[in-house]
Amino acid sequence: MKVSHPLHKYMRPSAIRTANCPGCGNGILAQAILRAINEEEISMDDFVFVSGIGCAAWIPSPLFYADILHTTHGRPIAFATGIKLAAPDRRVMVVSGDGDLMAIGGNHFIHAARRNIDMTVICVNNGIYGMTGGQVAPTTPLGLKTMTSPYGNIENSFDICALAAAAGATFVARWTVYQTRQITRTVRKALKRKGFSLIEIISHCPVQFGRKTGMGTSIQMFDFLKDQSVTKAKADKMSEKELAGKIVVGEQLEIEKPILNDEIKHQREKLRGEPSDAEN
Ligand SMILES: Cc1ncc(C[n+]2csc(CCOP(=O)(O)OP(=O)(O)O)c2C)c(N)n1
Ligand code: SF4
Ligand SMILES: [Mg+2]
Repeated sequence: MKVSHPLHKYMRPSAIRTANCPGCGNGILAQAILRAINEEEISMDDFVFVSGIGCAAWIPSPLFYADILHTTHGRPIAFATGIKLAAPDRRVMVVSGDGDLMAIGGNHFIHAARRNIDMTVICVNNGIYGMTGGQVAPTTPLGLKTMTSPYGNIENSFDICALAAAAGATFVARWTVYQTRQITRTVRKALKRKGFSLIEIISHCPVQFGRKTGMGTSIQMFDFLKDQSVTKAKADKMSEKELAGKIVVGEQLEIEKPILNDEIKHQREKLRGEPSDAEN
């Protein structure tokens, strides 16, 4: 009997394999994203997926059966910006790693958020540079031993959601790969709205992060994500001390602001002397 997975139709037939290691959290996220697209009944032809370089960048590429730009390290948002401006009718989704989007690509990230460009950015935060051997990243927790911080990380780390909100993102959420159904719900919500949406997904990297930090196997790391997760509603009632080391999960921000594509359209219409939608 031939068994077929309901999400197979979203996967490129020649690529129903992943570049990610067995036990990596990235596979869970790939499935959660495809479930959201399936439940929203959106055609893959509507999308352009964009990724940079790193393990997380292999989530959409080449697996998703859609147009994909697998770009250079740190530059997926720059490419995504170009796509959205040139082809405003396409849905643009960036899926990439914490190093890619927050270190080398940090400047692109904050300015796309500020401009409120209509795109969904899914940042996979495994707290490390996974693909290149487990170097310290701007998301590595203070004190953690990595390949390039053998005595413990001496740098403070970014709060990606707080950074996104401060930079101007209009939808901000965080889940771990343990909350797979919640990821799907949040991605569905992001797909239904316009503007710059940032979804941070805390994922586990058993091969680099787990090995170096002694956090154990994939299952142990998965359990850790479950145990450390606290919903935003609960976290709001907890003290700073109680929150130490916890991962605050949930949707954190949803606001309306002018969207860059709309502003360009209105300005063009104004310059041509045509009434804009806003004035009608
Ligand atoms: C300009 C440039 N600098 C550095 C690299 C090497 N490099 C490739 S991926 C990567 C980090 C990947 O980390 P992250 O984005 O967090 O993805 P992960 O592998 O953890 O999913 C680095 C430093 C590169 N390819 N190009
Ligand atoms: S190195 Fe880590 S992040 Fe990269 S695929 Fe393997 S387990 Fe996943
Ligand atoms: Mg990483």
